[in-house]
Amino acid sequence: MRAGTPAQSKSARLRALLASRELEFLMEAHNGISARIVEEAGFKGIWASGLALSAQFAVRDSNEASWTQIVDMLEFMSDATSIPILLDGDTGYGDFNNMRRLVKKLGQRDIAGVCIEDKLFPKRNSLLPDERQPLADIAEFCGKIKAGKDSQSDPDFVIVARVEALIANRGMDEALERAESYREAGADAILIHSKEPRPNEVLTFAQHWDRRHPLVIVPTRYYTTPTDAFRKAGVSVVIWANHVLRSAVAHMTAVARQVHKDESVAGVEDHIARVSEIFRLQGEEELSQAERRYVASEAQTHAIVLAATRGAGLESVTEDRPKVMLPIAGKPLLAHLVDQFQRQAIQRITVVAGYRAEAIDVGGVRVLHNPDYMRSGELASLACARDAIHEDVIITYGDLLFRRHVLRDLVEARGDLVAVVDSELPPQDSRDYRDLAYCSRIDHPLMAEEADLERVSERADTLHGEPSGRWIGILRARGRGREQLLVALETLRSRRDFAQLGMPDLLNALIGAGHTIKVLYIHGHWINVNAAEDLIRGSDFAHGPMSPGGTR
Ligand code: SPV
Ligand code: MG
Repeated sequence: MRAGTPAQSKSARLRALLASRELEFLMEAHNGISARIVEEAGFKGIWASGLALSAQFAVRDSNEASWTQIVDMLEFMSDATSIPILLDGDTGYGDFNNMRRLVKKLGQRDIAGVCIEDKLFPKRNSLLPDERQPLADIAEFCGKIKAGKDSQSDPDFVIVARVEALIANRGMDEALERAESYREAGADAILIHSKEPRPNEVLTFAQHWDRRHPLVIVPTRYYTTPTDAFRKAGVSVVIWANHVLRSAVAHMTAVARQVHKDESVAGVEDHIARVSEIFRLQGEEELSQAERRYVASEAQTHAIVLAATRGAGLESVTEDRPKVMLPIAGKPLLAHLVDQFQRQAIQRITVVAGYRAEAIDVGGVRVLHNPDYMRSGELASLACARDAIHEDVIITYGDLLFRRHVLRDLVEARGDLVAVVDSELPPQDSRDYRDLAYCSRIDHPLMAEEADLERVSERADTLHGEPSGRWIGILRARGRGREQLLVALETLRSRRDFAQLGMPDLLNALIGAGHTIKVLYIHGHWINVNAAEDLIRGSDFAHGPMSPGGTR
């Protein structure tokens, strides 16, 4: 989503937008969260609108908010985003000297550029209905531009000079004269503003201007103009100057009124952002990850990936590699799994390999070998990784792809033993109807009620009634749960059929020994790779944000 390479400064990226041969766009934002929303929407740059910034403080766009209050807000906006911000700096908040200090302070806060307008401090908004818009003297304004340019520390810092002659009814000739003077004074672009309901003025200006220097416009009043007309006229950048603020005001007004009328929030719940979306926009996940990294915990979480099989049904593509090394969306299946662990700050990852173990070359993992993989099953592989069953361990099948939240929720789940169960069941005739989970409670759509695993079964089990879902192949064990798991594994090991046993046998043995396995319900958002067509499905899944249910 970034314009330019990450190595470029934000100023360089704003400069590139102005120089681009394409028509580019800046979208208004007025605080940290709106700036982040604008970036996530795909915009390459932000217009920190004076109107919107003052309005969110509920003060007038007449320099009632101090310039330091504006710059403080800009710091939040800049911290929240990676795209360049162009500040609507009004008149520069004073004379040339105030402008110098402003440019210095903006550079320190990584603001890419500033737009100043040739009016007098304190300015008034250009769209106000009356016409009191005194203009600055041309020479004085040119001095301000030069002072700004001489004060920038980043050579790419952008100063846009905004011509208000049309707003002040001074005519096209004066507008062009001013623009040319500002260009000669060193402005990096000219913003020509108009409050006419049609674009005639700006299009005429653009025609005379003839692409002499980057041209910026603000089609708030002439909003019905097809964007292509601006493209054809040689405009460089269009600023959508206040639409995020106005949408927020419209929505906030409607919601506040409805809640007041209803004396309840139930009627608005479906029309407002979820609390989890607010957390996401605030970057909660990053903090959780950092906590896991920096806050001393009793035990680090380890991961064990069971990856010994070639993969029945995948023989044609597994001649030279095990199933976990099959490419999905450009990288091995195992690398996706490792990425997921690392995102949760789980760095100690042990892979139990078997078939074509030498082909496993994913970084960041320790590879162990189950020499008897041809004749043995999952528990034999797990036994090979006995020394990796640490205080806190997540054991998983190697052929899974799942969304990030699955592991995040598991890491945050309480319980000594926790199994991930998908409550979306596949159709009865599914080819892959296995690892059915029978739980003490089914997944409740409204309430997060605790459930325990009661049995995992290969096939529908009339004794236990309807299955509650499918165990997806992920188990977490820690503390007491880890001790219980080790004892259960040892007990099963003494069975003569141990080589044939799989993970469900271990889960059932734990339950049979009276231990509690908590259920973490999920609803789809995972798949496992079992057959050739799963490779394509896996690719779609890895590329897409959402997924169909699992197939195991
Ligand atoms: C702003 O967004 O604050 C602007 C554009 O300066 S306008 O409101 O049209 O003057
Ligand atoms: Mg403004």
